[in-house]
Amino acid sequence: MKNLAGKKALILGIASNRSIAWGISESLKNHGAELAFTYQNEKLKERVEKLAGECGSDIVLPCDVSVDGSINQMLEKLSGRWSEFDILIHSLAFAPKEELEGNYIEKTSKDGFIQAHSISSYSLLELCQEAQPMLKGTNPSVISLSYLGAVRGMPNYNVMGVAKASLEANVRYLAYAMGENNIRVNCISAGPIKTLAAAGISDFRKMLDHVEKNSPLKRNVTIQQVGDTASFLASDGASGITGQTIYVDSGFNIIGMPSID
Ligand code: NAD
Ligand code: 0WE
Repeated sequence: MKNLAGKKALILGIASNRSIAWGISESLKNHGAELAFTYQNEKLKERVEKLAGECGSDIVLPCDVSVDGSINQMLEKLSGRWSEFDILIHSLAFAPKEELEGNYIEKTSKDGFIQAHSISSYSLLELCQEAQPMLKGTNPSVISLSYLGAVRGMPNYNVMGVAKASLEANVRYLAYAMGENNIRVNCISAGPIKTLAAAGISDFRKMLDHVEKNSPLKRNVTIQQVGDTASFLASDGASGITGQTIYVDSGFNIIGMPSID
């Protein structure tokens, strides 16, 4: 059970108690890990501090990955508390809201494209570049979050799909590059979940209903299920796994035809 005892995890991407990063935090904590957190802006600070407290953590640091030097400054502060750590969770993404609706050709701007790729994919590289010297446990593990839109055409996901394709390739190249230091890098491709990032996305409810109706398991996934998969990937039990995209989606990605009733 406590297979993460003695391991330390840094978690980026909590915005609320519905965040996938929160499901991951609770699972890592339950498996015995010690946690540290970051928040994107002052608006989120108190909320993240409260959730950190629930996990027995008082390490809560600012980090906006779109601001030059922010990752470096955050890790500099973290090194005052932890000289090394074992687990790095990257659970963040952004594209301009207006580009996540409508026709990809018509809606995608150069700025939006660059922003989506910078925040959702490049930030993982920068984080790994800066954190690598501190990732020193027995089996260090880096985990990011992706979505099926990386590898399939889908309505409305648009530039985020292209950025997630970049993220998944980024995971493979980072796995290659960090392998010589025994650091594993993987991502979890989660099914749709009602988080803040899903709020205001048109037809999100219909997407949840579609997965419930058509996935092999006939249900949606929870942040707890994603969290438990992250705990496995972070554990010594996954020491042979790197560069992978693991689907936690009730099997939705394998279907070739929806059920006909
Ligand atoms: P969320 O809104 O709870 O989390 C998104 C996080 O990204 C927030 O904490 C936000 O502060 C952070 N973020 C955005 N821009 C940032 C920046 N510049 N610097 C630092 N942090 C920034 O939503 P979520 O659904 O938990 O999203 C987490 C990850 O899961 C994302 O990568 C998302 O693409 C992925 N994902 C979500 C779903 C879903 O349906 N919710 C499905 C598959 C994958
Ligand atoms: O990765 C995501 C969403 C990421 C996201 C969400 C927002 C909303 C607020 C990125 N940028 C923003 N920008 C904002 O201003 N998901 C996997 C959830 C999601 O988003 C969709 C989906 C699904 C699923 C958008 C369109 C279609 C499907």
